Amino acid sequence: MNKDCRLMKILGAIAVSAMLIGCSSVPAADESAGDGSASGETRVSVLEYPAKNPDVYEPGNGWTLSWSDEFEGTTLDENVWTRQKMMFPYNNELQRYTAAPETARVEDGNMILTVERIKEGSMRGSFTSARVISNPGGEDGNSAAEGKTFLYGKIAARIQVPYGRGLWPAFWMLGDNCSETGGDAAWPGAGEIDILESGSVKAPNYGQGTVSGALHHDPSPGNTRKQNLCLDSALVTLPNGELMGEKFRVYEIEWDKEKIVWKLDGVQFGEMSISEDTRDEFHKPFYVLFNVAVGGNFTVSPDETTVFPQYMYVDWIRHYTR
Ligand SMILES: [Ca+2]
Ligand SMILES: [Ca+2]
Repeated sequence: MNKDCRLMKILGAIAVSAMLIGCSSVPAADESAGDGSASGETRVSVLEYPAKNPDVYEPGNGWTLSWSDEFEGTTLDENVWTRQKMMFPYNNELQRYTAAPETARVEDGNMILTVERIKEGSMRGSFTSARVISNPGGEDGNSAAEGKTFLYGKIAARIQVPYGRGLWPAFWMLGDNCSETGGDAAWPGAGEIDILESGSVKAPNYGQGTVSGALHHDPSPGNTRKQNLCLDSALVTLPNGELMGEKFRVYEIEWDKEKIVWKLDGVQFGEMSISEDTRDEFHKPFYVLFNVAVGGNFTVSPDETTVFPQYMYVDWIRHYTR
């Protein structure tokens, strides 16, 4: 999420892949239907937030819940979560993370990240969004908070991602010793685990039906050279032009000393070994991040088809161990 290597080659396993064909498979109400669109371009009007699909998630045999935030109540648990302010984001992204409470709020059982367009004209800086992290460090953190870190196990979140050209939602992790939040390791020497990223410019329909997972780390001895090696580990595109944002889905990793496995709604779509000596980053505690970027190097810029505001709903995040 932090840097540009998403433009490198995709190595991931592909469980399901389908090119988009026209708009007939998009289930949302389609105001442009009947225009005889022959371009093959997918047209979507407005998806429903929150989606109504029931939660049927099961963690699988042997997994025991060790921690969760179900986002009940009316406020974000500020002992765990920090809304990170970031006025100059990475990757040529267009949004600003303002840390305003309304950009990440808890309501009706969900944490809701909101992306708004606040002005017309030049897109840079014209959007506000949220970046919510479970590390209280960093210049905008609350050092009195405990935060929450994870080492191994299953980390899962039930999320309805935003949709539209130019949206880049992410659910990911950084090593707790990352300098961005006050640690001693410059990125990516603390490691990065991307559980969910959607919106890739490389994927059909601006990645709206695609999710990818990756690792970043420093392969140099002692992590001294600040090299960024991106391990593209997981990639899946939904069939029939389906959009990730049409409903809540569970995005998760299963992480042990040998490997990390990526799953979407319980179905594995990627795996990467972490037992190599150079992958030492992935055997220490990590904190979690949820954010929605707009534009930037991973995706495309929004255009007149992109609806604002956009939302990322997080029903829950859970950590299971076994
Ligand atoms: Ca390393
Ligand atoms: Ca919930």
